[in-house]
Amino acid sequence: MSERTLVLVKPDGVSRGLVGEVISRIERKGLKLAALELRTVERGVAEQHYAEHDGKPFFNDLLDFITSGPLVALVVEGTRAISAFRQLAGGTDPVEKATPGTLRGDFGLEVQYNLVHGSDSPESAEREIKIWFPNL
Ligand code: DAT
Ligand code: MG
Repeated sequence: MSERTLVLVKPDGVSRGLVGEVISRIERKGLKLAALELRTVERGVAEQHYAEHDGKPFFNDLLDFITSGPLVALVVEGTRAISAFRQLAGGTDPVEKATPGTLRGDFGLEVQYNLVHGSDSPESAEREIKIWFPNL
């Protein structure tokens, strides 16, 4: 069954020139791009996006980082797109949890600068797509 997921190439991925790498891996996996936009977000959008982490010790740094420069937001579509992209991304910690061969495992070194975001469930995907692409 086809589904949609919200993907971000975070500001570290954009500044390091890894947008093409991320999109290339998405496409080679067989997933399709349904929307794509380069933008710098205001804190309010970032707060909504990361609402589940409100109150955690890293929350403020996370918002500072995600609003620090342009990012690329995408809607990615295909069979099991949510899990498929999480698999391409690798675990949250690029060293401890992401194996080589994944985006974070290949290009990341620190938890905060882990290059990409991908929705973690159908409910998150629906909620996040509404935040980033309300007209989709
Ligand atoms: P994921 O992005 O793999 O879904 P998450 O939803 O648990 O991970 O956390 C969101 C982001 O917050 C994560 O990509 C990086 C940051 N983060 C998570 N845990 C952290 C920690 N212990 N220290 C610093 N940043 C953290
Ligand atoms: Mg998450």
